[in-house]
Amino acid sequence: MTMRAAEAATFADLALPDAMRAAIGRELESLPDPSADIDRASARCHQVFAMLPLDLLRSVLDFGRHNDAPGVALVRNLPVDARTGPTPLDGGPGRGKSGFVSEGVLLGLSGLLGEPLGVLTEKAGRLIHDVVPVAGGERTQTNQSSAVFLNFHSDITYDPTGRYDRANPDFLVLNCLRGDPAGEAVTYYADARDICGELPSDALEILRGPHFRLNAPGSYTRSVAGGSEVLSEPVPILSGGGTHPEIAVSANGVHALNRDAGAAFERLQETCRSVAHEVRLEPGQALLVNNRKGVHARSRFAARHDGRDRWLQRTYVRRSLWDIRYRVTPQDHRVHF
Ligand SMILES: O=C(O)CCC(=O)C(=O)O
Ligand SMILES: [Fe+2]
Repeated sequence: MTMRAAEAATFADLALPDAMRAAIGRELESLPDPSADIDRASARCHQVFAMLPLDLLRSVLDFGRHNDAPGVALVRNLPVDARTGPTPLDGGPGRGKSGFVSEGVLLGLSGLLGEPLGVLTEKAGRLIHDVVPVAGGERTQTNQSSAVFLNFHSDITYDPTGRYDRANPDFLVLNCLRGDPAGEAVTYYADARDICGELPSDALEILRGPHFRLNAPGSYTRSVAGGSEVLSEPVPILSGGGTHPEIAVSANGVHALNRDAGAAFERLQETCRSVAHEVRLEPGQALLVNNRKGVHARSRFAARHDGRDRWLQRTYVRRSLWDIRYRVTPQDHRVHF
């Protein structure tokens, strides 16, 4: 993990004391399969994570609640499962785990930020997503990829209103079960505050105008549109006040509506690379990602599809499910169209 000293304010580095890792691990060893009753599991994980040392607990809560908090936080020295089993080849879930410690860690951290939610077109509506390289998806701009740089993006959600940056998660939590054996895979995070500090004012003005159409996520276009583009209405990339900018970028293609907008978007991508924090996730580490304050990316890495590839588990989290109630499925109050 490297961190640019000047941007310390947009990155938080948190670690559990060894005794706390062991204590939380012991409690989570007996966690039943959370998918059987996710609200009960989430309540139980809340109880377990309440034993975090006060300053650490407060840092995670602050990350979720404060506008001036960092956009990304690494949490280290988390408990892991006794046996992880092979990395799933098919996009998950895994079948060889000894228990549900990693799921418990994910739900415990997620519950301190807000409410995990599912979307039917993303991992079949599951609340715990497995992020693993999938054969056939190597070169896509989705979390199945490995052979390409996954561009700086926000996790967006197709919505019939034409805005894909409204029903999407406020946060992503990424918990690492298996690191990339070759150590190549890097996760990047570029905070919009740092991006705005670097970009010239003419580029910023263009990026703040509705000169862009975002393509829906690959998981959506694949399942609903046979892979064709499904574009948003014209939207700005940057919005919100000068000190608290929000950014929305799609991984799966951004259409700039004129040449100046295209040039400004190119400039944005370069700037993301120059200000980004970098993390090589390892087992026992989780990354808390604010999906509005910044954009994330992932380097290319080698996938062998042999059960030993890099493996993350992910949740999508919103502070509140209220604003997306128009999308809820009748079957499950956490799962949305
Ligand atoms: O693999 C990573 O590090 C991040 C992938 C990603 O963009 C995501 O899971 O949303
Ligand atoms: Fe993503």
